[in-house]
Amino acid sequence: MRALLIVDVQYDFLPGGALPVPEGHLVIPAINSILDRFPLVVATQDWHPANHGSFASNHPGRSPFETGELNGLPQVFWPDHCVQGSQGARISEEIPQERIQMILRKGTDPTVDSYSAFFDNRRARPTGLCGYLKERGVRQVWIAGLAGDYCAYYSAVDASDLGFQVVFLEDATRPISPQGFLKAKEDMARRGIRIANAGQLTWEE
Ligand code: VGL
Ligand code: ZN
Repeated sequence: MRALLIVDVQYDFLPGGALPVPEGHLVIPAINSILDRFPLVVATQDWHPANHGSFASNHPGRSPFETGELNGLPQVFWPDHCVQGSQGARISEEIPQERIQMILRKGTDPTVDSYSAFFDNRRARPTGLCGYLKERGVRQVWIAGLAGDYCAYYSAVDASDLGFQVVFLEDATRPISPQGFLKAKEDMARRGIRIANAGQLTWEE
């Protein structure tokens, strides 16, 4: 059985948000056009405490989009975004909420960032999503959402490493950096992740 994983379609990643992904809003119609094809739909929600270590504001002298280190791991310092309970952290209301069976919140530990839906960036702590999907009989994970070069990409790689067949829906994602996204797509292709377009699927299976 297949599941759709909708990654971080939250107001802070959409136009007008704190960390807007270029054209991020265009993922919404692409996602909505295929929702009915999935018996299981899971969404993730980036969900940071205000003192999160990925925020440039918590590192005196650092500016957003600079790179540095967080507890020994390479880290891009981001603008404050997806703060727990804020409007910017809400999942877009344009995605029919009644179609989402489960919402997974990530990035709650202030000491480590968490791009993937499956593990924190240290790969120390699993989120439980792998077990949830496997217990539900999921074999294929289809990935959509934001950002294509961060959370959607890392989720696709981990899903593949965990033994799921992975389809990455290119027209249902948008990246923060076009160059970063090219590298991400090369890496995914090398790993056997299928890169497809929601608008061109035949759904014969
Ligand atoms: C994301 C940067 C920081 C994402 C989350 O959802 O791709 N990117 N936090
Ligand atoms: Zn974040």
